Order: sequence, then C-alpha cells, then structure tokens
Amino acid sequence: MTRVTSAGQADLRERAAALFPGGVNSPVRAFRAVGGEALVIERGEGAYVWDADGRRYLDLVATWGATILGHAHPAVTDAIRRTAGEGLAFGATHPSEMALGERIRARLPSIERLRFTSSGTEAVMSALRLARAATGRDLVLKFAGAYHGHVDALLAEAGSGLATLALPGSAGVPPAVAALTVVLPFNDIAAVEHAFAAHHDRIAAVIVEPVVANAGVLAPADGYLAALREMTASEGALLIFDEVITGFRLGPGGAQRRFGVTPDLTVLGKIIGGGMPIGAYGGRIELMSLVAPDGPVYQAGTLAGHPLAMAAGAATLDAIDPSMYVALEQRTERLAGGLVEAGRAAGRQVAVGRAGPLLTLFFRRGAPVDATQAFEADRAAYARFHRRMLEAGVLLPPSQFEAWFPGFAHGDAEIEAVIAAVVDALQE
Ligand code: KE4
Repeated sequence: MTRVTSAGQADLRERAAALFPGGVNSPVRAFRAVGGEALVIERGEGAYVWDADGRRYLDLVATWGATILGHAHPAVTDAIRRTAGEGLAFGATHPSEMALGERIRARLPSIERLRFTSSGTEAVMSALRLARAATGRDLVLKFAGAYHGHVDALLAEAGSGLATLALPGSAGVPPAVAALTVVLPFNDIAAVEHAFAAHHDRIAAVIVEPVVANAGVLAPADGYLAALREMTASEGALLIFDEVITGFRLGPGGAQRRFGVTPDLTVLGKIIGGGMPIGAYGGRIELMSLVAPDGPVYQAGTLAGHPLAMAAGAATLDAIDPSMYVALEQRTERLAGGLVEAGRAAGRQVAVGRAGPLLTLFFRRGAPVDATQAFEADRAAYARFHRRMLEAGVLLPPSQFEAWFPGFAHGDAEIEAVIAAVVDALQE
C-alpha cells in the first residue's frame, strides 16, 4: 500500500488540531458523538478506505452518500483527469455544465431549469430565497431532525451535526432569523395543517427531506408526501424536496419518482458531483426565470458549475444503469434483515429504519417515525457499537443520527461481512 504521506494518524491529528476547530473541516468528522480518536483517511478504493496508519475499513459512510459508485471509480477519476488536463475553471460557461445539466433534467423532468452551486447548503439557501421571492412570503417550514445544510434559517434543531452534538440550535443565528422558521414533527400531517392555519398566508415554502436521513433514517408514512404536496399547492406555498441525499440514491429518479410526488423546487448535491464539491437547485421555468440575471433573485458563485465537478457528476450518472438499483435494494434488504436477526439473537433492543437503500440501526425498540423517537435511541450504546465495528474493520457513520450508505461497490461479500461484524459487535 503506497502512502500519500509518511506521517501516521497521530502526527496528522496533531497537525489538524493545530489548524482546524476540533481538528476537522466538518464537525461530524471529529467522532465526538462516538468518542475515541477521529480517523484520518488517506485513500479509498471501491467499498474500502484506508487510514493513515494503513488500516483498511469497509466504508459505509461513502463520502456521506456522494460516492455511490465506490471510491476512485475509474470512470470518474478518468473524467476528472481528462478535464483537469485542459485547465480547471474559467469563470465562464464550460461545455461540461450542459453535459451534467442535461443528464439531470433527463432523469428529473420536474427540473426544467437549474443552477449549480458548490455545496448543498448554498443550493438550499438559494432555493429558500427564490421561494420567498416567488411567493412574497417570509416563513419557511421544516421538520425536526431534518438537516438541510448550515444555512442560518434552517439551523433550528438540525438533525445531523447539531443533534449529534446535542446543541439545541446554532449560536450566531439571530432570534429574528430563527423566528422565520417553523419547525414541526415529521410524519404528522395534522401539525402541518395547524401551522398553515396559524400562518397560512405567510408560509413561503415547506422544505423536506422526502426520506429524512439526518436523524438516522425516517421513512415517510404512506401518503404523507402526497399530503404535503396537496396542502402546499392549496395554500400557495412552494414544496421544496431536499434531495441532496435521496437524489439518485433512492432510484434513477430520486424520491420524487419513487414516491410519485412532484415538488416545485428540488435541491441536489453529493451523487451529482460524484464526490466533488457540488449542489444544485431547479424547478419549473416560471420559478427559475426569477433567478439573476433573468430575474430579481440574486445568486452567484465563483466556482459554480466547476468543470471537474461537472465531469465527475456526468461520469457518475453515465456509469449508473437503472438495474443496479434493483441489486442495491436487494442487498440492502439482506443487510436490514441481517441487522434485525443479529439484534434478536443478541437479545438487544435495536431496530432498523429504512427506505430503499438508506438505513440506520437504531438502539431503541422499534423504528422511529420522527426525530423525537429517534433521539430516544441509546447514544452510548451506539458509541460502543461503533467502536467495536471499527475494531472489526467496518466504518459506520460516527453518529447514531446518520444514514448508512451501502452503494454499488458493496457486493454480497461486503454485505455478509458487515452482518458478521454486527453479530459480534452486538454480543456486548
Ligand atoms: P453540503 O452543504 O454539506 O454539501 O450539503 C448540505 C446538506 C443538505 N441537505 C441534506 C439532506 C444533507 O444531508 C446535507 C449534508 N449532509 C451531511 C451528512 N448528514 C454532510 C456531512 C457533513 O456535514 O460533514
């Protein structure tokens, strides 16, 4: 194994701690919720990653869902190399932007026009601004446990990160900003009815992770998304699907095709960049025509539509054949069954929350339907479990409140290896 650096993890961690808050560039990477030392990952290939001490892990974090093809997929790395050889970015439109945009629109016809950004957060922020401009209203409705990036307006009980760090909401967000956000329990349509009754002509948009992945996986109740669609339409508010995780994860048409519900705006990220920095938001022409320079909603980005991200994203979507999702669902079904069986055999109170290829093993009795139930899970038990899985060479998300990301590079052997490790780890 050729090392990228000569230093081991201990030395690299020290240097990171001397540079970055918590020694990380994103909080969840610090492993604070599971304890122990954070990993410094040096390289990956397929379903595996190696830390800077050369230890190999079977990776179920998968760049938080972005690398559904697996790490260092040749089609993706070749596309990046070829594009990079001709320069990186020019601050002008590049052919690769249309290549990726056309691929996205062909798969998600609700996106008649779109705009690329450099992160999911930026895309969410822009979609909210557009919704407020389009409706002339101020309030935004989100669901407890959902995470939509670190945009001020939505850092109210964010599910991932903040919930894991047990922070009740972020410092630095002015109360006046938080007061423009209504946070409701997921899977409770009566709560949404009440919110509209209370604020009806003030709600600009409802933003939802159609499958919540940031409280751990919470599947939408039957008919729930359709009810959100109906209610927002009748109330004149926009429905925004945050498909940063579910987009091209839940199937070739994301959550909107899987559940047959068409949002007004869709936010994408992760998979569409194949592991490169990316975000996107899009929807009907009439909405997107409000975005500068055509319309009054300003949004911009030096590296938006970055050619390397465009090339990596297009190569990723080209490498995915719809039949691959069938196999992935079957393997995830097998994994979920193996987790339930392992829990039963060990006499442990665990439950699997799942929607398609997204799943979470919760240390609680019964799969949670909302964040309140998810947050009842035994975090300490998850932390011990995570550590034992790490010792067994399986890297799970370092938080009870994240999704596991089995992807196309996780074959039957990987699935069986994870189940075997879980069986041992649950024999506490
Ligand atoms: P980014 O700004 O991190 O690219 O995307 C924000 C975002 C938006 N919407 C959803 C549904 C998301 O899950 C995310 C980011 N996801 C987290 C993992 N839960 C990224 C990991 C991290 O924060 O380090």
